[in-house]
Amino acid sequence: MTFPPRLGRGVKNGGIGLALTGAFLSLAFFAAPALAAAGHADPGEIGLQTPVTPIAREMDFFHNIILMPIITVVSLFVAGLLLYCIFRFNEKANPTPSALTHHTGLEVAWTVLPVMLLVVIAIPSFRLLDHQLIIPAADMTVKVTGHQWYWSYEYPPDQGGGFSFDSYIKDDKDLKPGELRQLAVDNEAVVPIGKTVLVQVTASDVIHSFVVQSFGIRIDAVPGRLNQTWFKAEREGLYYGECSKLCGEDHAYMPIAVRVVSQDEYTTWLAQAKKKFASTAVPVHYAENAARD
Ligand SMILES: [Cu+2]
Repeated sequence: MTFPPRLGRGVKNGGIGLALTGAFLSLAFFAAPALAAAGHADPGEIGLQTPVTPIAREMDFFHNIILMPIITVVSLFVAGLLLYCIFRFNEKANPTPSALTHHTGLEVAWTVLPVMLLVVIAIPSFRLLDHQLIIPAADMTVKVTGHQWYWSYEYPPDQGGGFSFDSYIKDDKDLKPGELRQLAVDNEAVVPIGKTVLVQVTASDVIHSFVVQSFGIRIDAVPGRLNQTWFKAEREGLYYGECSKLCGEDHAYMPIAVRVVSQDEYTTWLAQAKKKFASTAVPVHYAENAARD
């Protein structure tokens, strides 16, 4: 399988102002052609990484189409009002100030309008939360454990797995051509395309955070606690993430790499991995979907 091309869907930042950038981003959402999934950030890119799961797409829509235009308009409006007041009502321009202290219509407007804005934001926001938190029936489970400073993955025995392995960052000197510095790992997690994957996340020492941007997942790995999230990748490729909780001196050196492959390739990988990681056979059964009780 070829390494995913380094194409992103973000906009190149040409040093435009933040507000303009926001409006730009919203435009980019419509204008951007469907490029191959990147699974990592590219230099100069802004915006969210290319989404490859239904949740990540919904997050992308929420951010680019709902939040970004609203915050852009609100910021410009408030900045405009501020400038107007500074120039129109300063002591020089307005030597005799008005004695007006209340304006019922205005006060109702500046209370009701923001409330309406918040309701507009709340509806898609709660819908997204609902889709993220109510985990659908899973096709398979992967258990992820954060350690200082690497990740380990366990594939349950009742789903053809029964092994676990550690995933460490690759040293610069070990990088093969095309592999990304600071992101490439020795053992990637592998999942099949189009399957709902339940990810159970915990940690062995301190709190870590398991994040894969293109999947739209971000969940804390807490010692003694089993957190759950899910994703359903719709595109093959190699998707990277990072630990997103300050967890110690090598926090920046524990990348996450998940490879999405066809069902056939997955079956082949599973058989190979079972042999390769035979010494780490996992006897425990933890594939219950605890979120569904
Ligand atoms: Cu960490």
